[in-house]
Amino acid sequence: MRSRRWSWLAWIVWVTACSCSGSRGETSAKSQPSPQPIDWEAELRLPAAEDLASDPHVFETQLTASVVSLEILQGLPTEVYAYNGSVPGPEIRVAKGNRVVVHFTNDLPEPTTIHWHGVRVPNDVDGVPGVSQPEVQPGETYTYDFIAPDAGTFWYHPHVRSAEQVGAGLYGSFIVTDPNEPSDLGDELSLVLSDIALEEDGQLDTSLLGGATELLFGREGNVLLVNGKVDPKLIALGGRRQRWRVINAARTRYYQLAIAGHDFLRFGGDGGMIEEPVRQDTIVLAPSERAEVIFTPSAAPGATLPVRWVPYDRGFGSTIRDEVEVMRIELADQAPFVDAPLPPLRRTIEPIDVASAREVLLELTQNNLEDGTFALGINGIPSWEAPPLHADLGETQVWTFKNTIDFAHPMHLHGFFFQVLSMDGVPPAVREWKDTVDVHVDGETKIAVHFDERPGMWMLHCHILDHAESGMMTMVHVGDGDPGAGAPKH
Ligand SMILES: [Cu+2]
Repeated sequence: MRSRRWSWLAWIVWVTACSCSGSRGETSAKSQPSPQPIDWEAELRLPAAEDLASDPHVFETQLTASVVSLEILQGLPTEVYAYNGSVPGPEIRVAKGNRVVVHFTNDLPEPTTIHWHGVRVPNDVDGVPGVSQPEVQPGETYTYDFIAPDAGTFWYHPHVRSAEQVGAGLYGSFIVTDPNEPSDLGDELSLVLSDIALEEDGQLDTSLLGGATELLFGREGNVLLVNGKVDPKLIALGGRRQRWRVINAARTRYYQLAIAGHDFLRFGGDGGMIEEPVRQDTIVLAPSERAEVIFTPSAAPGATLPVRWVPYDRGFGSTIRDEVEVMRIELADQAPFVDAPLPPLRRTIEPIDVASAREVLLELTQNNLEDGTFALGINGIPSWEAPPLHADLGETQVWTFKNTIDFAHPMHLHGFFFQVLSMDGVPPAVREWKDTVDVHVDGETKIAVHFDERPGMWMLHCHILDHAESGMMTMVHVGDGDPGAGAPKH
């Protein structure tokens, strides 16, 4: 039913939008209240990390990982791992160039660390245990202190028993804003996508009944979550654009999101804005990838738009599933908003010069072991036996990931952005900075990476976390070393 208040508001919004459309672009979005209904995103709102610093250029906060009981399924408590008591953890939001200081306390019954996924941090705060820092033991604290150099949508998660700890709820969004980006891209929403494996009684399912096969497929949770909620509702004003920052924080699940009758204008990826926006029918994110999209709901007032997870072919058996509604958008019962034109969203990204790059072939492999289990690896070598790859400081390399097994692998490099040169022989439609790229079944993905700074040991691994723990992981040593000790020769 249409309330009198909504009709009145709608009229004001309509008149304001129509009469000012010529000049809206000149006004900062930050100074204007959102035309969305009050509490439009209440069910999706993430807790915000508290800034304890008085210096506006420093963001200082406290994160504690602990075991808490949350009601994920209605009426059923679930014991999860959480940062500051919530899943996802609090959203950390800083401006580009700010210093970030995170005082971390581990109240879990096991060691952990925090990795700042996609953020070009100094090597010693990268969160890789035994390499960049010792594990943070139960009861201990550790301080992460770094500058956030790039604007974009990032996230944080542990790097100890990652499949288990991320699967138990340890992940959160890390947003770096750019004061110089065009204003009024839309009302902003962070959407942290994940899933969780729950028993019927609501308890976390940590069993491994499928054994090796289950690890090879990767453990997907049976309950899909957006910002920690099952099928949350967004109440949105038709015609008013929204700017979504979408993060795939699931340990295995690929996301393909679709909304009937709608498309998305993707303008950002792993490493901030892409060269120019691309219209897409769906948002596809392999584990750990991010997308920034403009979405404008267009349907009758009061209508509901389901946001569906659509199976994505990532290998054997992955598409034999039903679609799942992950959230729903209920259109406000008021006349549609007439939005100002979208400002241009372009960024110049120079291609990495690969003229004298060293070529490195990285085959993604599976070794079947005598006891019926398997080891995944890179070039046939599982992580526990792998010598590090090597890059000289200042060197550019072209990596070819060649998939030799029946599942796709989203390969993630710590510490450096790269550019995709081709996937299965096809160059990407637009240039962008990435830290994770999918390698299709029987596929070949070529990337260029320039190791320009921050020498040290950096990790390279599949972000299907069960695959990483099964051996598809290695280190890249960046810096001056034995000039003969390059990447493995083929
Ligand atoms: Cu993999």
